[in-house]
Amino acid sequence: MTAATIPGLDQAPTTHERLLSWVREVAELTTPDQVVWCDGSQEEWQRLTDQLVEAGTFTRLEKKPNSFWAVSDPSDVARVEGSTYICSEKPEDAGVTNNWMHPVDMKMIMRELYRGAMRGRTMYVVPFCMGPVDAEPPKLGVEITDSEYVVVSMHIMTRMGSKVLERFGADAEFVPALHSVGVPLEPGQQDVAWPCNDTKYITHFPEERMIWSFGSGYGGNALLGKKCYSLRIASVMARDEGWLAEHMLILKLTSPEDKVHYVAAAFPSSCGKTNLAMLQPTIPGWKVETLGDDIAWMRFGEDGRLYAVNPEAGFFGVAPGTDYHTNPTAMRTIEQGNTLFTNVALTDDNDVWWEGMGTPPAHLTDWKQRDWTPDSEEPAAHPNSRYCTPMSQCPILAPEWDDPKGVPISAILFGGRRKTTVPLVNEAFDWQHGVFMGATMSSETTAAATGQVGVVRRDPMAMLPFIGYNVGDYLQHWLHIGETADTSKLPRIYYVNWFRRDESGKKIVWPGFSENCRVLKWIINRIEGNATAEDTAIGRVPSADQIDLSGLDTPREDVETALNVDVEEWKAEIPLIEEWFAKISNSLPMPLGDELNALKHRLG
Ligand code: GTP
Ligand code: SPV
Ligand code: MN
Repeated sequence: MTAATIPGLDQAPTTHERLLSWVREVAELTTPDQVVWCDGSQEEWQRLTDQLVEAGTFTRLEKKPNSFWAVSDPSDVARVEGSTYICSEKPEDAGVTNNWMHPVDMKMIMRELYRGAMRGRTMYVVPFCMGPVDAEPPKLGVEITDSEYVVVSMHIMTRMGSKVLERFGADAEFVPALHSVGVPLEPGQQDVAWPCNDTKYITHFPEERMIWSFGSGYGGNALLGKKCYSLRIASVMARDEGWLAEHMLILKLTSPEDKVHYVAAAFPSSCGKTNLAMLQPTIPGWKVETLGDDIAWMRFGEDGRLYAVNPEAGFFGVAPGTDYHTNPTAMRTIEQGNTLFTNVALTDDNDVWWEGMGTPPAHLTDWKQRDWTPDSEEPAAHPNSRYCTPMSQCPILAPEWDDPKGVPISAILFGGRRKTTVPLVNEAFDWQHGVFMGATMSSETTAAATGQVGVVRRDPMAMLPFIGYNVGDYLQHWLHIGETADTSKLPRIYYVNWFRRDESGKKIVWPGFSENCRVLKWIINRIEGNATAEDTAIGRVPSADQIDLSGLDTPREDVETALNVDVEEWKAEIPLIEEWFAKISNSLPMPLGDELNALKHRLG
């Protein structure tokens, strides 16, 4: 079939030449049965969700309006870091932390995979915008996909459709993002509920600002506005243009004196961003409002402060561990409906359930669609099961969440999952020391990416899988931001760890979740000059007296354990940091080596 005869191809609601020719080129290559230009309307949502129910991909939930349960192919449950590539012209521009292939070679491989890949399917053209639509300029993209699941997810996670296409005009810049599940259908062939291919490639062409993804339907691999655009491609744009694209939540904190501070925090995947962003304080008078739970774009404002914008419009949150005790805000967001659940368990009355939601019902359908009872050996929900829900439903959404100007950041938090060594909170001596903290932060791996779980790895700024260029250049960019800024206006940097354990290694000593407001309070008081800290070898750490523990039933010795700076543990950490720096030695900025030497010196 020639492109001219593909139904829908010529019904483009745009005159944008580059967009039109790219869509035509992809249609010719992938040969779908028809092309649909997505408008983002309620009618489109209705039509596609009905179709997904019909196809068996979605089960309509009884207890939550306009909400659906989906289970993936058991092999397609997380990001695939091993198949994720940065295809820069030169390998050194991808660096040792990324997989690299030359763009010409990668395109050759992927063109063959894409050839005819949409046969028997519909090709959807999804114009989207990351960040506010009235930003100047708006950050536009177009995802072409053959997955209805992806289209409806993009309805929630991004601003998309006709209102966005208007901003394309005749010649606006946009990021082309091509996605196929990689399962063509023969005439009459019955589709499976979750098509995906064993061969997967998640590839980025940073010089061309382009994304090609093949073989997976899972969030971070398939919703290309998210990690692919807003982190990997955007981090390259940010390097070139002097801003930051980061794996960070954004929250607004109001003190009892009505002082407002905005905080951004970078924790690796499945390490607590959504929970902190939606925190419900347990100390009287403090209020948290949410602006974002996963990605922050930060640039300097005219006043010299760093302003953050969340490029997304929805939450793609980890389900397990979420309930009314840990994260009531998330529960109140999803209970309003309009939510997609993937790889959680289904109750007998068509509601959702996952581990951490209290006592399990006597019977469930698990994420592999098997009968499940509390005696079953495997969890009912996949540990990386997710809810996908509109931000607009968040009961504590900050009104300024959609302001293109962004919000001025007072503090940046780095943090990871560490059973030992890293104290509850630690203030950097200055920006450069803070960048060192971010550059050397470490965390146990989680189920958000395929591979082993619980292995400690260095994860600079929680961006290891998301830096679209050389990690050393990325760290240099962070240092450069500090050198060019008015130091007094830069956010202060903190390193936190909610996950430290007692000597047995079994119990997490800090209660975490809502109680993390006590750490936020100390941080804000530090910024306002109203709290003290102890100078230690690793940074400025409060004693238990310096943190508001009123009304907290955690034993004081546990809090002390959480805050402890153990010089021996830190001495044991040094070789691990050295190993990491050796790995990136080709591009490691000198000041970070100096910081390591200074740390060694302070440890004695
Ligand atoms: P991504 O969406 O993968 O980027 O993850 P995230 O950083 O938003 O992680 P999220 O907030 O969803 O938390 C992941 C898991 O960590 C959930 O199972 C939470 O219940 C758990 N968690 C979050 N905050 C805390 C905390 O303060 N203490 C403890 N012990 N667990 C937490
Ligand atoms: C993460 O893995 O950090 C996520 C989920 O936030 S995904 O969108 O799949 O990347
Ligand atoms: Mn994330």
